[in-house]
Amino acid sequence: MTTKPVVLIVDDEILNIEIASAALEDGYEISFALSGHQALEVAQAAGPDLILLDVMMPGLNGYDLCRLLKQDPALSDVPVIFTTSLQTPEAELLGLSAGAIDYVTKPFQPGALRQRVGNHVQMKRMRDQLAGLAMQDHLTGLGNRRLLEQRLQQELRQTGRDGGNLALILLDIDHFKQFNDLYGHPEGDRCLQRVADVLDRHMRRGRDLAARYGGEEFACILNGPDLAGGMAVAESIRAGVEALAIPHAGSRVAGSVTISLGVAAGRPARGALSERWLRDADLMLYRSKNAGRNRVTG
Ligand code: GH3
Ligand code: MG
Ligand code: MG
Ligand code: MG
Repeated sequence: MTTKPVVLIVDDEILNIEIASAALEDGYEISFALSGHQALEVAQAAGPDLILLDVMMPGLNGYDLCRLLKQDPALSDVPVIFTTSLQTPEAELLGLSAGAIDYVTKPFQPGALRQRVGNHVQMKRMRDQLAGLAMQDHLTGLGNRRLLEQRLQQELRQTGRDGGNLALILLDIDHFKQFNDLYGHPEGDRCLQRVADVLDRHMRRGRDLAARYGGEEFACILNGPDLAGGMAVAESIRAGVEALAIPHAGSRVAGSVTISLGVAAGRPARGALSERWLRDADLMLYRSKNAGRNRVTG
């Protein structure tokens, strides 16, 4: 079931809000604000799909509000349509250069307004969908390397500032080339998906992230655990993959598919770099490989 798009109508006159919401009929969930400042609060709380914005309002006017919305990372993607009685070319130019996607003069034709809103909401949804796909690994449904690197840098900054620990786990399937050679590439793909599911089950907190880092290499970012905690989760992932008992006759470790893991964890230093954390976790992973595979090092 798809939810109705949320349209925020901002106007200092309640009658104008009623007219605009009537034009949108019942295809949308309507929220509204009677001033620019109220609109900022409502927009942050409601997360609208589109904003219909009046220009002339006491206090914060529509142009200034639009510029503020476009500076807010959480709201800058939300399309803004001005609905105003200002008819001059200068006013229209000001509105569009403030970041609005469209400019409609009052009184408007209700059918045309509904159509414009529909078109822009649809484009916004497609943009959101594309942005999601650009960060996702299509085989496993996990995040991809781009998302992992972006989120790791973000988490290092945030955790470094707010305090607390972060754990980064890197893992790699043992003798996976052999697995492909023996069982074929499609079976290899299924194996990758099942390993990904084990990782996914270990993501417990809202901001934890599991990603496919490369071909048969995965990574997890965990919020909270210190090194011992991170290694405990890694060990549970290792055991979870072993418990899948996917036959692997070509493995020199066991008769089934296994993984090797490396953990970097602790309280991020000020200005900590994601490259450095990845390098540390990778070094631990390398040690797990050298020590005989199917193990955790941290
Ligand atoms: P090690 O235990 O040292 O990690 O050995 P390995 O054989 O796993 O490592 P190597 O890097 O030599 O081989 C990785 C293999 O992963 C080779 C490649 O065919 C396979 N692989 C990478 N991406 C995919 C994929 O998307 N699907 C499948 N089926 N196989 C993949
Ligand atoms: Mg007004
Ligand atoms: Mg590898
Ligand atoms: Mg491997």
